[in-house]
Amino acid sequence: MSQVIEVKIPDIGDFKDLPVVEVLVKVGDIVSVEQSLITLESDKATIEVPSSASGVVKNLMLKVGDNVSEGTLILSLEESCDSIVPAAVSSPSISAQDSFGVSSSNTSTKVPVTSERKESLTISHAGPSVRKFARELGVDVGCIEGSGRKGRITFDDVRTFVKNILSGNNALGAVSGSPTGAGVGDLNLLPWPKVDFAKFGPVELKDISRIKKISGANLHRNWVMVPHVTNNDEADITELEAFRINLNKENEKSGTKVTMLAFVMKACVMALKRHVTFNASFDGDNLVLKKYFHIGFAADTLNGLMVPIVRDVDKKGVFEIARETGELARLARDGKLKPDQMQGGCFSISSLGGIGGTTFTPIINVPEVAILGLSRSSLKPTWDNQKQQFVPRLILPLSLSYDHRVIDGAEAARFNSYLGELLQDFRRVIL
Ligand code: CAO
Repeated sequence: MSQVIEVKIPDIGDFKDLPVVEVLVKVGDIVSVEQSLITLESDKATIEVPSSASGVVKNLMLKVGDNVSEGTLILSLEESCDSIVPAAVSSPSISAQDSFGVSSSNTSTKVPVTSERKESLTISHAGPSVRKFARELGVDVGCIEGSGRKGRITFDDVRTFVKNILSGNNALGAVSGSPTGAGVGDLNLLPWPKVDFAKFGPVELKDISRIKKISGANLHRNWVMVPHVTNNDEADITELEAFRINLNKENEKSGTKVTMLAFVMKACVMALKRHVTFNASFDGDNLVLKKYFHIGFAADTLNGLMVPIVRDVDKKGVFEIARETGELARLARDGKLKPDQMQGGCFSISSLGGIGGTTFTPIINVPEVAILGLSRSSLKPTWDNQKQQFVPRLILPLSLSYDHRVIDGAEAARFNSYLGELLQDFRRVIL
C-alpha cells in the first residue's frame, strides 16, 4: 500500500514570503530524508530546505519566483509504508547570521532549537549561484571560508578551495561524495598503535632531529597526496664509466672528482628539454612549464635528508656540476646550507649508487612532478647481437617516480629510456 506525504516549509523563524530561487527536484525524482528540495533567499542568506521524508515526488507545488512562509506546501511524496522514514528533525541549511526553530513537516511537531542542534546546522553564507557552482564541483560550502562582504562565499573562494585541494595545499580539504560523507582529507584510518615496547625488552628513546621532522612531514604529505608511479629502467654506462675514470685520472690534481651524478644531471637536462611536462609544476588548473633547469639532489646528512639545488645545469659543464654538488653536499652535512640553496628546483635526483641497492621508489619532491633514483651500477651479462654472445656490461639502474596526474606511463617510459640512451652514448648530450 502506498501513502502520500506532504512536505511543507518548516519553521524558518521570523522570515515570511521568502522567494524560491532554486528548485532542486522534479516530479518522479526519488528523494531521501534530508535531501535539499528548494533554495530560498532572504536579504541576509540563502536557505536550503531539506526533505522531512523519503519517497517519489508525486506533485511539485512550487517554482522559482514563488514566495513561501512556514507551512507552505512544497511537494507531495508517494511512498510504500514499509520504506517511509520520517525525519525526526530536518533542518534547513542556513547562513551564519541566521538560526531557526525546525520542524518535521509531516508530523507538524515543532522542535525547539537546542544549542547542540544549532551547531549541527550547516553554517555557510553563499548566494544560490555560488552554491550551485560548489555543488557541481562536489564541494561542501560549509567547508569554505568566505572572503566577500560579511564573510560571504564568492565564486573565487570556491575556485581557490578546489585549487588548494588539487595542488595539495589543503591536507584536510572536504570534497563531498564519499559513501560516509567524509571529505577526501578524512582518510578514516585506524589510530596509530600505542605499544609499550619496554614490556618486550630493553629500549632507549632517541630524539628525532629537526631536519628529519621537517623532511618527514614533507615526505609524508607528498607520498599521500601525489599518485606516485615508478618506472624502472637500466642504462648501459660501460663506456661512460671508463671515460669518467680517465677524466678523474687526468684531473687528479684539480681536487674535483667527477662522479656519475654529474653526468646524470647533465643528461637529465636533455631529457627534460625533450619531455617538457617533467620540468613542470601543477597548480591545480595549469601546468607551469619551466624554462630553466635547476636540479636538486638528495644529500644524506647525519641530521637527515636535505635537497640542495644546482642552478642552471644546462649552462654548466660536468666539472663545474661535480664541484658544485660536492660543495653543496659538504654544506648540507655541516648544517650550513642557506634556504635559497634549497629552493627553486625543477627535478630531483636521489643517488644511492655509492651505497647499494638495485631499485627503489624515490618520493617526489613537491611541487616538482618527478624524481630520478639511481641505484648501484653492476656488471651484468648482456647479449651482444654482433658477437652473438653474452658480454659483461656495467649497468646503472634508473628508478623514475612521476606524478601520474601530470605524466602518463608511456611518457615516463620514454623519458627513462631516452635517459638510458644518453648515458649509453654520452656524445648524444651535445646534439
Ligand atoms: N654505482 C656505483 N658506484 C657509485 C654510483 C653508482 N650509481 N654512484 C656513485 N658511486 C660511487 C662513486 O663513484 C664513489 O666511488 P669512489 O669512492 O670509488 O670514488 C662512491 O660511490 C661514493 O660516491 P659519493 O656518494 O661520494 O658521490 P655521489 O656524487 O655519487 O653522491 C651525494 C653525492 C651527496 C648524492 C651522496 O653522497 C649522498 O648523500 N647520497 C645519498 C642520497 C640519499 O640519501 N638518497 C635517499 C633519499 S630518500 O629517497
